[in-house]
Amino acid sequence: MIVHHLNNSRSQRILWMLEELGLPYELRRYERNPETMFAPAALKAVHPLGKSPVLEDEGRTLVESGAIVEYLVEKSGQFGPPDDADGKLQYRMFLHYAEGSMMPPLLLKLVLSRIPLVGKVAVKRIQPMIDVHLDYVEAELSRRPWFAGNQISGADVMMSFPLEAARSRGGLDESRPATIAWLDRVQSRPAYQRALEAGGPYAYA
Ligand SMILES: N[C@@H](CCC(=O)N[C@@H](CS)C(=O)NCC(=O)O)C(=O)O
Repeated sequence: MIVHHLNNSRSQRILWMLEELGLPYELRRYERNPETMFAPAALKAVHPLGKSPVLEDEGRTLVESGAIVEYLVEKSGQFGPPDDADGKLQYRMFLHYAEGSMMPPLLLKLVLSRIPLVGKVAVKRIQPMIDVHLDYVEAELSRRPWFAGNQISGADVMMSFPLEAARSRGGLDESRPATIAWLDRVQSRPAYQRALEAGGPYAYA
């Protein structure tokens, strides 16, 4: 398996998952352009979207973190949904929610905050949107230790990046203790630490 990994990016969570699963992989690292923050053109040679993560396995080239997580769950038989019906739905929901609902306002805040003058006003409008997500996640994590129940799963892998981004630039702090405790539990895992060492610069840990 080959993982095409961009520094400071969503693909860090794929490295974390692979370390958790104990699956061997080859890591190919790419550096963002420090001015534009875009990925280098070399990633376009791997996949037309030119984004990270990209996973190559058994002659196939896969993109989309959620699809990659599901692929790895199927391949390894680990980190999948729990057996109960509610847990199964929570697993599926958070697997999609991470990229589908939580990332867009975080990304919008990052992009708009870089625009001089307009940025400050725009960020004020966006922060309440992010707060709705943070309150929701806090309420969910107050009820159970992991997103899909009592066991860690692919849903937690997917949620790690939006919540790390939220801690760094989305207003997530100690006022939401269940979420902060979840993040600390994730980041203190040996597999997470191994992934950090492998992946190189990562500003969100
Ligand atoms: N929804 C996709 C998003 C992929 C994506 O946007 N990746 C970012 C990394 S955080 C990227 O490669 N950005 C560099 C660029 O757009 O040039 C996923 O979860 O895989």
